[in-house]
Amino acid sequence: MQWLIENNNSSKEAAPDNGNRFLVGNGYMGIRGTLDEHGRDQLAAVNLAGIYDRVGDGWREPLNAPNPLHTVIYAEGKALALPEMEAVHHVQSLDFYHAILMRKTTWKTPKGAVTVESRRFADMVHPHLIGQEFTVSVDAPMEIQILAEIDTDIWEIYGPHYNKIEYSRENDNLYCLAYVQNGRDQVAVGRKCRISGQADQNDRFERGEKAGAFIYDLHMEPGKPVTLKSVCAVYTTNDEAEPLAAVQAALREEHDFEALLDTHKEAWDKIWAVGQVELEGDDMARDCINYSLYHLNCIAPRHRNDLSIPARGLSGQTYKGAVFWDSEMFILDYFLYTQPEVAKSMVRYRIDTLPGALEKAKSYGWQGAFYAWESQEGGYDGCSDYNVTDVFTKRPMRTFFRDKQVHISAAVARAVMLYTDVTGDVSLLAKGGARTVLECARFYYSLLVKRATGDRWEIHDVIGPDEYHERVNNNAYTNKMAAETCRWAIKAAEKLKESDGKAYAEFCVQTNAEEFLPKLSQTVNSIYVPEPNESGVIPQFDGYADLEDTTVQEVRNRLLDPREYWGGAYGVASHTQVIKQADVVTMLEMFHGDYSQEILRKNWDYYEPRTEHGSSLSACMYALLACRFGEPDQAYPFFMKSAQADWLGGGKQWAGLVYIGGTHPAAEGGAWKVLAEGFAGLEWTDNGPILRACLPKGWKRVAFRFCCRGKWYRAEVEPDAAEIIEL
Ligand code: IFM
Repeated sequence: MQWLIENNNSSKEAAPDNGNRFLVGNGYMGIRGTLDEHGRDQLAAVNLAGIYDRVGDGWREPLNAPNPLHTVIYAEGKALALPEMEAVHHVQSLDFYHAILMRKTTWKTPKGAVTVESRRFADMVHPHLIGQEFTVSVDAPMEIQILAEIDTDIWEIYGPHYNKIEYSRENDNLYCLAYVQNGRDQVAVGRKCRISGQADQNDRFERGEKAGAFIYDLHMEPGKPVTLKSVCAVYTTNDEAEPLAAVQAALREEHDFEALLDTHKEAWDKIWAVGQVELEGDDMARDCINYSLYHLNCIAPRHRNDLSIPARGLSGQTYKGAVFWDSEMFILDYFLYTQPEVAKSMVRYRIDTLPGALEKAKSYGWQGAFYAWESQEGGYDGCSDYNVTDVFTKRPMRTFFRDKQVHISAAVARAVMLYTDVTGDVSLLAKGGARTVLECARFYYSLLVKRATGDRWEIHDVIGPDEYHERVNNNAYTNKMAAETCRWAIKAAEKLKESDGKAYAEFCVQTNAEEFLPKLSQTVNSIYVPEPNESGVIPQFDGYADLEDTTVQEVRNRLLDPREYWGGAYGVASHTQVIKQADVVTMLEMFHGDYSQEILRKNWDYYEPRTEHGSSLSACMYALLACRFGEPDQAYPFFMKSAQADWLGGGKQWAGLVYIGGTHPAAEGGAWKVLAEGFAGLEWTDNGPILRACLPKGWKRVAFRFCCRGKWYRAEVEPDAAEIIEL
């Protein structure tokens, strides 16, 4: 396997996609794969994890740091910068084994050709550091100028987030301190520049000065390349009370670029030693799945033990840098089985944000924990009541994601339970995990309604995973997950009681569990979960079958504007059976053991032609379910769609007038789920891990490592054999 992707398209239109596809990151920051000379217009960004700001009435979003990688060359006074100045040769490539972004570009100038080669990495060992190497060569003598800057004119969606910038310098180091509008935070960035070539050439090296930049004036000759090596540092008030002092301390240390790069590579070697997938018989699938895992590893929180992963990773401010159910339902499993410490951090994040969830439930008049739909730090819900802008009126549309997507709390409960089950680490239950699950159950308990004539508990006025149908009653996915959350709460309490009597006693005082749990046990089996109709199809919600039964294409044909939002009050899909993403199918995948294969298949067959797959979360669920009823070839194209979400780029860029582009961690994690839990059929049981494998046509071998209950295993799957080897 080559572990390399390349691109020659440097057009203005390609820049946003390239920024996603060529991203490098280390969990602390994501650096979009734009070129050295790129800035705001090409969406260049050093996106920071876990630090947010809100400007005026705009959406609260994460910060992009001032960009310390901004480097531009001038030949005889003229900037050589893509896309404005066309190149005669250009290639950008990503070594996604070692997370190194490279480019090589040659421009023709009246004096001769100028070539730039560069490399950059977000240091996996020192999460605050970035390395960049930038080499210029010429084929004729000429005057070259290199501008090495910390660029503060950066891409921001709802900025500007900085209201004051201070630059300073010290020998070869440039510093920039940016004051955040919120009046509390600061972001400090530094760049240590070392230019080589002075000593062994008689050329003229003069360093001019510009606030925030070093400018190198060079007389260059053919055969005598000049290399600028930069080591950059980023700290914020999230990390240190005095971030500038932290940057200065980091850069005063003598960092050797090559030595940093070596240890960075070693860190990635270790990640792949446990985290890669071996696949024989389908090179494209092998490359795409590992590329997806590359992206997940770039955004995994390793520098802190209480952070999760936002829906667009660290690819920018899209989706407000917020954590959605994507993390627990789609992304968690890969880390759970390969890097449990990362999974633990993701679960801790939810436990720590329980106070916000309790507060949110209370604000709507409910009890227990209603987690933020778009969770930022402290569990603050970044989701606006008006989350989509109408294409026609340009007015914000009232959407109900924040108030009605109540299934989020069940995803959180699932994460706590799955983490505990698979790792065997019960410590989180005592540290708030059991309470989290119980408060999620209490939330659903408080939502239950009974008709005067009925004998079952229902849940009304919700939005299920399919966001196009708002405010529906008895969404099958939501009801089933709510019932399961109640069972999890009972189980979590039992486990805590068995494992830590003292913590259990505290938990009972805190939650009044001894009074509440019996009530829950009495209720849980009467929570209504819609059942298959005479054709075996489970209605997505009450009245779904009465909606217009038409095709996805027909609904698409009704659009007056391609960016029009399909859901909401008068969206083109709202009054039809066309859905945005897997909904009943997600429920059946989660609880496949409760249904016959025939029911699984019939629902797949019914819902798939009615699904737009307008969310990147959709395809993997269809693929998983097809594996559950033994049709890996039917699963395959959906698996590929998920695995290629970022490999191919593109995807949906707009919801109404709101930009939603970026990377797709849920699709990446979903692809791993399909491979490991679908095709290889990995499942945790009380007797340990098992495989129920079914490989698609042409696949000769799949192998991967995984960890359960502290033991490491290797799954080895061939068309007619599947084996778990304890390591
Ligand atoms: O969480 C998803 C949701 O299910 C569909 N819209 C996008 C969100 C973030 O990925």
